[in-house]
Amino acid sequence: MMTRESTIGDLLKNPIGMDILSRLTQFAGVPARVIDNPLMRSIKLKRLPKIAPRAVDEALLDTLLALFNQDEGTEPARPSNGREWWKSAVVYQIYPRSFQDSNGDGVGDLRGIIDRLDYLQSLGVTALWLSPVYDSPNDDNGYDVRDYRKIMEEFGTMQDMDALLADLHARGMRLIMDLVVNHTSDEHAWFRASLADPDGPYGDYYIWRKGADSATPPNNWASHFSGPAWTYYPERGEWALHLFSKKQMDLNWENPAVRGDVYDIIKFWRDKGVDGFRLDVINFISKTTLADGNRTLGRLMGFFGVEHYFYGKRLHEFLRGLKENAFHDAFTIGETPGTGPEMNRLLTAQNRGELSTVFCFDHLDGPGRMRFDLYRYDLNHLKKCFIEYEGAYADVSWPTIFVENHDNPRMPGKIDPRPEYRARIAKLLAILLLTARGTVFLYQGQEIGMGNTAFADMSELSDVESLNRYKALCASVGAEQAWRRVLAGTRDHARTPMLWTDGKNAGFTEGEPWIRTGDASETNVAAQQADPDSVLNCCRALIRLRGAHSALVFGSFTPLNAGRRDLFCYEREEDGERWYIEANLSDRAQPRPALPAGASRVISNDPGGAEPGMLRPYEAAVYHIGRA
Ligand code: ISL
Ligand code: CA
Repeated sequence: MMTRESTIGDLLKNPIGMDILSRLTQFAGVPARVIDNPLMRSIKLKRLPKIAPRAVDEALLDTLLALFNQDEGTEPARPSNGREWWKSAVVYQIYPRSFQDSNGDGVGDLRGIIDRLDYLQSLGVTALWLSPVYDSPNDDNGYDVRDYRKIMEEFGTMQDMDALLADLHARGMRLIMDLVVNHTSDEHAWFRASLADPDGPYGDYYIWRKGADSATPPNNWASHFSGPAWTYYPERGEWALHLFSKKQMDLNWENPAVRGDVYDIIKFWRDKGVDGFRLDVINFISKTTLADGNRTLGRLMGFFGVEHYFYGKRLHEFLRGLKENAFHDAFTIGETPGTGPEMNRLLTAQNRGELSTVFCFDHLDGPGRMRFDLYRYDLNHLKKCFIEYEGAYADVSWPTIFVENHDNPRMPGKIDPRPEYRARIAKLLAILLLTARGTVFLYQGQEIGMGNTAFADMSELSDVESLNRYKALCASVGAEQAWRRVLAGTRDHARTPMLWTDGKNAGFTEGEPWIRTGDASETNVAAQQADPDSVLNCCRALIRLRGAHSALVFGSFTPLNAGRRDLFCYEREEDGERWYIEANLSDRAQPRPALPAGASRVISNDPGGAEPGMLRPYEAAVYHIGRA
């Protein structure tokens, strides 16, 4: 039990305390040693408001203490070593809108995906995750669901969906659906009913509050897509909460009828044979209170209010309910922005019966950085995070291993914008991902090293987050800075059409693509198929290698020379089968550490033959260790 008399040292032993502290120090760019030293450890929490009045006030201390004590006495997270199918899966994420158009309307669709299954199978991926394909008005490209049992018309029909699922299963591949149940579209029938009839069966399906008047929202929470998290509805004379866009209304999970309806939706898709679910912002479903967010914390984390819903009080309970009543043994990946490793252990330890695994985003941006900052990503940060994920931690909390998705710019250009390094870095990342201990996720286009797009101006962007943020930034930093930052972080970089050929619209569509197409002369699937040294063929070889050697999936993970900057070396071992991986994380050549005896090079990103004794810029390779 944490109290005001507890010390910072106690805090460092408390799971949520550790996560929050490390989150805050990472956001603030403060090195861990500033906090984790004997002097700091002895400070009592009650003194914090006096020592740092601008950072910690009494109210924040109360909020934090409640959080620290929240999981007291619950089932501890224990290790497990099952070999469930999803642990060795290589999952390929499809953003259906941008993958393949089959009917010339400029929008990707399910038939398009079916047409590309041979390609995906030959790549070797074992499961697909589809970003949402449900009926939606597309305010947030499908993350605003209007009907969970209907396919978006632009994407096709339920028959197409059934055909896709059958075809995948016939190929021994699995399907993971995106499930967005923190919020629904404001066009969902539940919301229409909730708005129309506060006393009716749906009146309490969303988070409605009065507020002082029609100009003052009930609290200071901010939407993740800019502006306040509340919209006033004169029809009800009330405000409704939306942590994302104005058209993505937060469901009221406190209402058991909401939870029951979500179970039914999951059952509907389970009955169709879907194998797993990726749960959108699932850690946001429980709102502990609707009190104002702390301002200091809000400024550090980017959004006011997060401390009331990142780790909501009833989160574990709701997740157990979902598993017991609906998911059962289906694979579940929680998308949990803002949780840290300790919370993630509680969420994913098998004995606790909540989630199979979570997406942890700690490695995606550098310390003290966020997506809209202009900076070069330092691979040493990836190394630090991967070492944390893949060691003993993975015994309890099997990690997800990824560097790209539909919410982030492409990684190679963020690491080094020089085009001559793009393919090499893409292969380096593939080597680190596909020899890692965890479930691997590749995002469409990553396997050919697709880059970010030189969008000309705002008129070429489509994402609601970018449009809103640009407007907000214009007001604070002016149009020029606003554009530079939005261009650095826009999610549209990841949402341009898949580059299949160097022909018309990169082979994506016969019509007019819904968003600007990138430069297919730089990279495309057709050219890479034919090139033995391509990123594509490197990925294919790595996936095949991983599939054939369980040591690369389940084997122990031992970092070597871990203290040496710009170098990432490790060994994987299982039942005497050993693999060695080396990577130069920098653009400078450096001496190669001695190879283990008996090591033979199997796959590398530098087929030109490395100089003996030297690692070339961004050089990376996988070695099999045979008998010496
Ligand atoms: O993009 C982000 C960080 O890289 C986050 O702010 C992101 O919005 C958050 O991770 C939640 O993302 C998910 O829910 C959103 C949706 O827009 C995203 O596409 C989805 O991945 C709301 O449903
Ligand atoms: Ca289409």
